[in-house]
Amino acid sequence: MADLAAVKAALSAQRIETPSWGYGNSGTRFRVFPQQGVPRDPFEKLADAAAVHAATGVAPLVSLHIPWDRVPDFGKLAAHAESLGVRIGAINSNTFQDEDYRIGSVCHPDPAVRRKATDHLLECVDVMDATGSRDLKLWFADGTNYPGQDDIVGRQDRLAEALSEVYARLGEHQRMVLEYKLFEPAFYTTDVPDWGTSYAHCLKLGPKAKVVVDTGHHAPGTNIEFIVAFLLREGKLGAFDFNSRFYADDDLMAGAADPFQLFRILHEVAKNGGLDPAHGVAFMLDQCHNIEAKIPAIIRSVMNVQEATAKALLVDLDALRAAQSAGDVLGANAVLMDAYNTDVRPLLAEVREEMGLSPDPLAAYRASGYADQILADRVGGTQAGWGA
Ligand code: PSV
Ligand code: MN
Ligand code: MN
Repeated sequence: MADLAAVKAALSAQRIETPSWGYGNSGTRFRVFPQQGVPRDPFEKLADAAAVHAATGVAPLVSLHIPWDRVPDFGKLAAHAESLGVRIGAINSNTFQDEDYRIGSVCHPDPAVRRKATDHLLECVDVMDATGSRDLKLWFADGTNYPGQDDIVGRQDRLAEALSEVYARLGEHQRMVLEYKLFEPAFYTTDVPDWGTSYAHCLKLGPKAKVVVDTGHHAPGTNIEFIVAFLLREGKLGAFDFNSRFYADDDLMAGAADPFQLFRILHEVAKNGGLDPAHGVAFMLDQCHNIEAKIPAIIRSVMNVQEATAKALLVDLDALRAAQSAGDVLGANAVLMDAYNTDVRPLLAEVREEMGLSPDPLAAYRASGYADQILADRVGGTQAGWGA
């Protein structure tokens, strides 16, 4: 039996980071449906994140995306976050929305474009200095669309060069986390398409470089929990970008499409020490809300991650190990399924009450009046969106 007090302690200690861009308007390439009351600047995005934290008690960190969240004074933005009871989390770079990056950023054949992209990454480290962020989160849209378009190995060399320059600029307590993605926007080759490519670069760079697993960035059928277990064993799992996908990089609410997969991932995390803050795994959300209300969708996602974590923590590891070493295939599987099939909502309600929170974060948010307040306050100005 799992120790209930320890399970509760782990649940109240877990921290889930929310993305600034999840609070803004976003859509597909077909249409963005704007919503009323959406933040108009990074300060208002932080206020929305603080509303999520107030309701859940476990979401005090907010990822920024540069330049979407560029402000003249990042120290002021960090102080604003603190005044709201939240903190700036990872700084996400953006080398995918500039004219110059048509055929690549840090892998571009032209050294001048590579210089510009690398300078942007260095600027992101400056932002980390000003905000006290630990993680520089890198995702590169770089790749090619046609066989023969560019030299695959040459592009890897250029990538390695840029990464090592940025790595050398990191402060003592700063890290670089490198995200991979199977395809999109490039359709033939992608320069960091999978965990192995990210891992190989991180290994060469050194201990401050780790891999980011975005749950929406794999081929259908990929066993993500295997990747997670492997990276944890190697001490190279830096962060998650949680979201759900039915088809490709759908960026739907975490735990919505496949809660069992999320459980399997968190089982590997919990079993292999990944919930221990000393391991340094950041639990981030990376999702966009196209048709649903944004703040409640993020609260729901936080709750879904918590539910999967709670189930993972309930796995009877002694019974599991005993069944595994006895070669009891069905018995071992039953131990996992027992935990997965437990209704953990009452347990989480208790944990929340013990943290001085409402047992029902969505009801607490609705009762707070915040949704009406932002509708009334945020008139005029331009609403922020994905890419703005
Ligand atoms: C790319 O698809 C990605 O997952 C990266 O994390 C980007 O920074 C983010 O999406 C932007 O939404
Ligand atoms: Mn991502
Ligand atoms: Mn993505």
